[in-house]
Amino acid sequence: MKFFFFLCFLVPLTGFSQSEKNHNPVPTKSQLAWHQMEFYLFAHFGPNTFTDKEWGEGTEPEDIFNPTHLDCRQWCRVAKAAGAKGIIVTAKHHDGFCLWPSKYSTHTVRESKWKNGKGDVLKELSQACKEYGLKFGVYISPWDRNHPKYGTPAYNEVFIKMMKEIFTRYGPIWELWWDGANGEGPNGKKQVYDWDRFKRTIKAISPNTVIFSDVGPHIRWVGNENGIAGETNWNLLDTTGFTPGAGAPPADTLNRGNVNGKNWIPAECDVSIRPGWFYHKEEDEKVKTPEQLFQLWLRSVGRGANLLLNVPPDRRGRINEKDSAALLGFKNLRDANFKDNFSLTAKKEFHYDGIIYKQNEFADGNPKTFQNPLDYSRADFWIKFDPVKRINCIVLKEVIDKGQQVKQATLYLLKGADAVKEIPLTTIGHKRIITFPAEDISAIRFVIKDAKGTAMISEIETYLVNENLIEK
Ligand code: FUL
Repeated sequence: MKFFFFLCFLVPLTGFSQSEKNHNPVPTKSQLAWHQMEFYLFAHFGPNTFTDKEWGEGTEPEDIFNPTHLDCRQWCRVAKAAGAKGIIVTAKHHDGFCLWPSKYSTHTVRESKWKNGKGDVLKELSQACKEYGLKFGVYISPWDRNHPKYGTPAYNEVFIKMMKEIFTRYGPIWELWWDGANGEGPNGKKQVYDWDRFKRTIKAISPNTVIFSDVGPHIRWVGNENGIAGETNWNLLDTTGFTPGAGAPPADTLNRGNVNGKNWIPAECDVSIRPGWFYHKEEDEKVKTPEQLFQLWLRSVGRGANLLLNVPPDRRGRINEKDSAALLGFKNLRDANFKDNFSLTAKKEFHYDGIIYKQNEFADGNPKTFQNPLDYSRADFWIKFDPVKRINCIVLKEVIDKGQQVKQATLYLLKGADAVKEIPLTTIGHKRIITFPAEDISAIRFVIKDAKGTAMISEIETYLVNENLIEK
């Protein structure tokens, strides 16, 4: 009897992964660390900031670039205050202008009057990020409308040299962002990018950098520029036969991933706080509101993706007051609405084959501890409230170190013996936020209906967020 009880007790706790049978990719250490980042800023900055264009021609005189009060420490202060974990800057956009004095171009900050040609945005920003404890990332556009070698095999060499220069001078680089755009250069030709060589170069010089492109190798584009991930969002993607840019899989596939994808390549949602990517004064009144940013959070981070929010510095070289106000408002909304996780003080029960275990690792506020039922069809997770609680938001978390497992699940909301609401869902991943019109309930029963292997549920959090913030 004792032995039987011992077994029953152990079984639900020691599920071995069925993914050993079905191949299920797992994230690397760098990718796992990336998932923890959740939210960081994008900074589109360059000649376009001063010409009011979105795509420069590459023929703009270098003197156009002339920020009056560049202050990268201010960018970092704003990012920090907003709860963002890093900044990715457009080291080189499609116009080819380099925000650092590159040896491999004559279209750089060095050729401008700014700081008498002695300025270096990458230097200032990389140092400021270190000072403020933020991760530093670079966007480097392979498409270059200025470089005389673009459109010839020699340009691939130039691109590689530029990357090496950036990594050596300003590293460590946490994320490298490759834009897939492939337009014509000054000689009217398009470049044939040597993606394999580009990848090998970075792997050799900076193996911990996570590389973003439409198809990874480490992080994928989410398939739109609205900041919205699929409600079903697999961190997996099949990439055979695909390339970044025009050769990428359909947007829908990028948006949801592939359930049985061969590679761990999670989605990143890039979106701008303004209509454009670069700063334009006439968009000062079109900055997204804190409430809109909160909605984006729900649809990106709340669907297991990361949010890369573009906040373009203005012509002074500072994050504009309108944008910083919106960012701080957004931070306050997150803090205020996710402050009180009712699950922490509720009664938790884990049921396996109808036997009740008073285990609470699935709702103890510690994302490292979890419940991993060997056979999900025999397990129920319960959170009980006495007296009833009014809630409209549930946050689910899966430990993904050993792969993403949950395919389908249901949340049952109960009041006494009555079922108040049944909420079906698909994937969970790093984080899944579910919102619904508020209900007074006495219990939540969470059941996994289908999984690829042994799911590790680390948190089921419950909140009452401001009604005006959630989808009706
Ligand atoms: C796109 C670019 O063409 C836009 O200008 C912007 O940089 C966006 C993030 O990526 O591909």
